[in-house]
Amino acid sequence: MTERMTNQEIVKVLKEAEAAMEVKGANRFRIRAYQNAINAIETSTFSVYDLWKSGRVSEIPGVGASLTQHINDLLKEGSVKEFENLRKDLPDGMFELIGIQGIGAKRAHKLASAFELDDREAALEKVAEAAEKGKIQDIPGFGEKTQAQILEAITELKKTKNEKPRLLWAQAETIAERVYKYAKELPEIQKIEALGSYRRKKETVGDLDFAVATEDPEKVMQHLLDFPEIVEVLVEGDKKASVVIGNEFQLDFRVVSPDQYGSMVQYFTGSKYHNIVLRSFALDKGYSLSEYGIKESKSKKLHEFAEEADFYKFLDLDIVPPEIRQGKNEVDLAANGNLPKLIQLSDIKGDLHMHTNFSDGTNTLEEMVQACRDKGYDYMGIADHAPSVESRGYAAVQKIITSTRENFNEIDSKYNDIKVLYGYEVNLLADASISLPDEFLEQLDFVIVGLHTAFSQDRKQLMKRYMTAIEHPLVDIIAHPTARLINERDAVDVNWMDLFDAVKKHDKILEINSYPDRLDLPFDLVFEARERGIKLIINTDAHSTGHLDLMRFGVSVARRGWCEAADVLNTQSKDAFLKNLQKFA
Ligand code: DGT
Ligand code: CA
Ligand code: CA
Repeated sequence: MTERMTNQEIVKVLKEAEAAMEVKGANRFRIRAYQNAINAIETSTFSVYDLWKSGRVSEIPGVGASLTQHINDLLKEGSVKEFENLRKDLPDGMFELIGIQGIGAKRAHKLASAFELDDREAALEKVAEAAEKGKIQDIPGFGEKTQAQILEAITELKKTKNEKPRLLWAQAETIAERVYKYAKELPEIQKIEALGSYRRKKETVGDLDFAVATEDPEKVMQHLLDFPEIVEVLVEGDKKASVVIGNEFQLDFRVVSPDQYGSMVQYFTGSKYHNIVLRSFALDKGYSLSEYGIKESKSKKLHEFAEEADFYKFLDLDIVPPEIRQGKNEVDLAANGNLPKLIQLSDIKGDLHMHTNFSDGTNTLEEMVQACRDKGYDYMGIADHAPSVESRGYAAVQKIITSTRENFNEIDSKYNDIKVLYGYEVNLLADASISLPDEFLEQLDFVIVGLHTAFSQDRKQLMKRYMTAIEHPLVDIIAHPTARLINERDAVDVNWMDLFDAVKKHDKILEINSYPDRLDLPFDLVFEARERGIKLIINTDAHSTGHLDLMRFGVSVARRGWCEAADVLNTQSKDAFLKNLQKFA
């Protein structure tokens, strides 16, 4: 048995094999099949390794019998004989160049042959040097423009190698808002919008890509470059600028005439994967797509679009919500009028995970209830951290629960516009027990469990802990299931498919936690859980009344997981919702 391989490592091997096939002139359809499979693995965060271990590799979309066999060999033996044979007489250095913008497999091969790139380590440096010296433009199939492009791409790549952390979506939002405000100062800016991962509501954002519509590009460009937060200008062109602001965050601006704004918005919203699928869909209809519009392949006539919606309409597509532009089957669904009707913030009727000053929250029960009433919620649940029997003693905890129950009953009957539920957030302890005895859990309206310690235990023990919660008849909700903290702590190492199977079997609810650095379940797991019909709830985990506004971030995650309102429990009416909790079932 070889070591565990990440999806990324597997993708790397497959990409190199695919490149070798291309150079060797393999069958076009076979290459296409590989590309599809690679795409599927790249966009999935289910571990292929896990799938393989449970004999389910062939369930990955696009992975057929022969690729299943290859993946099996790779994960079992550490290598694939056929791949080794394919690349035997190819210069090793070419594989280091694959994936660099402007360099496909054949170009990589040409460069590697021209500059004798036998050493992978030195390959990038050698190509950059050759480009700087103007030696690439003379190779057949390359030109001055390509040479410059390659140099730029390698420089870019080097930069990303000393990776900056990506900003949380919520942080990027504050920057985008500041740019919008500054842009408003100039009346010549007719429209401006941040696109890319930001518009797709990805949980982290690498840089912000703005499209700006104007009739006066020169004046607008000058204004943008005068944005006071800029500390460095990386690229300064007539229509394009890249700048760095104070916190080392990059902003890209693309200035465009209002007639072409819609096309620009479509292109730079991405994702890359969505655009690839869209391009091939358009190609079949005789069109080619770019940031400037839609071109008829035959007549070369260019259709321009001021509005993005018209761009999709021209292709006979419903407009795809940015959150699901993922390169799955959204284009087909858009063609057939079958896009999901994604959940919206206004669908939310309650929130079941919030804290008061009983534990680590800042507001009182009364204040939290008022805030939820202000939101128009029909039901709410307080889930303070449960009092500890160890530190307070059994009798004291019972006393607390008795008096807290009275408080809740009182406030619940005081307001007939909102149902106020009494719950606790209890810990899933390292030894796989739950931090509050059953006879206390029984007295609550609902129970949330969460992992708060011992995150790096092995899979077996972690699963044992989760199973304690999943099999427990009094547990309702598993909070922030992966326990990740974005940019800080990885998701715990669990076989999510096994866990989902168990959750489904025992009819438990998985939380989508709305905290900007949690957003947990992550969207890709939301997608899988939803496909399996698992019950989901979007909670804020509010520690103050202001935090109740975090709900919109959780809704974004649900949307990226393709959820409709019906897929999320807290869109249901009070009566329907309560039936999903053990106590009211
Ligand atoms: P980020 O910035 O890393 O969070 O992710 P994005 O998605 O914002 O990526 P970015 O900033 O590199 O590019 C913005 C969008 O522009 C991207 O979502 C799609 C489009 N785009 C950029 N470069 C390419 C490309 O080489 N091919 C295609 N098809 N689209 C691209
Ligand atoms: Ca971006
Ligand atoms: Ca960018």
